[in-house]
This record gives sequence, C-alpha cells and structure tokens, in this order.
Amino acid sequence: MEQTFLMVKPDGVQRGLIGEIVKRFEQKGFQLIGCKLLVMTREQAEYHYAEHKGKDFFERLVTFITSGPVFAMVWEGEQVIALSRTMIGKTNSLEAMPGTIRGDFAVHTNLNLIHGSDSPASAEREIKNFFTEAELCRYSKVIEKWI
Ligand code: IDP
Repeated sequence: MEQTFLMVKPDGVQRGLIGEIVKRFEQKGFQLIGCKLLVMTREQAEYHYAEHKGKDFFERLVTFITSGPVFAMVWEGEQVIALSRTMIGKTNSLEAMPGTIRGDFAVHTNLNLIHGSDSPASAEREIKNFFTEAELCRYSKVIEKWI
C-alpha cells in the first residue's frame, strides 16, 4: 500500500487547522499510521526542502518552517500521494481551487498551510526524515474493502 508524508505547517498549527486537515484525509478513506507535533531543526528543514536550495525564497522558507511547531503525519492508502496532492491544491494560492485545503483556507503562497510528498521517492525520503520505522503503526480496518 502506498504511503505519503503530510505536514501541517506552522501557519496551519497556529490557525487551529490540524483537526480540519486530519478530518479531510480520514473522511477520504486514508489511514493515519503515524503523527507527531514537533519543531523542526534547521538541518531537518534544509534536508526536507533540499530541492529548493539556492532559490531566492529558500532562506525565508527554512526560517518559516522552523518558526513553530508542525504536525507531521504518515498516511497510507491507494494512490494516496497523487490524491492527497489534489486535496491540498496548487502551490500558488491564486491557482488553488476552492474545495482544496489551500483553496479553502490559504491566502498567500508563503503561508499555504500544508506540505504533501509529490512522488514515491520523496515520500520515502521525507517519511525517514521525521519517523523511525517503530513510530509507524500498521493496522487493518474492516472497512478497507469498501473504500
Ligand atoms: P508544494 O508545497 O506545493 O509541494 P514546492 O514547490 O515543493 O510546493 O515548494 C515548497 C514550498 O515553498 C511551497 O509550499 C511554498 O510555501 C514555497 N514556495 C514554492 N515556490 C515558491 C515561490 O515561487 N515563492 C515563494 N515561496 C514558494
């Protein structure tokens, strides 16, 4: 089963949107297999956003993401990587459609509430940056065959 790494960013935590965001993925039918509230270290943030190193917004992004607690999660489900990206909405706030998390709650691209892995390779890398194998809880639900 596919897994993805999702994270409510510091703005989402400050705005009290953890519950709303978790609710959406639960209601979609995905399964939460790990979560924690933490303040990212600078090293962890630079690794997480390594693909943006050198870009003009990199410093601001790392400063922002380490500025307060984030809510890190691992979710499991069929096509969870692509489907959760659709549910999150476009990076640019002007393009994030209503009905998506960013479209419904975010105004600025800098404060866009949530991160979601964009490929199986990034999901694996990002999960390992936040969770040990022992922190992930695998369990089955009888409802699975209906989803
Ligand atoms: P994503 O979060 O939609 O996957 P990425 O391209 O991985 O988007 O960028 C990571 C984060 O960096 C974005 O969520 C956004 O906060 C910030 N970011 C991306 N592109 C820009 C930009 O052009 N200007 C300012 N911030 C940006």
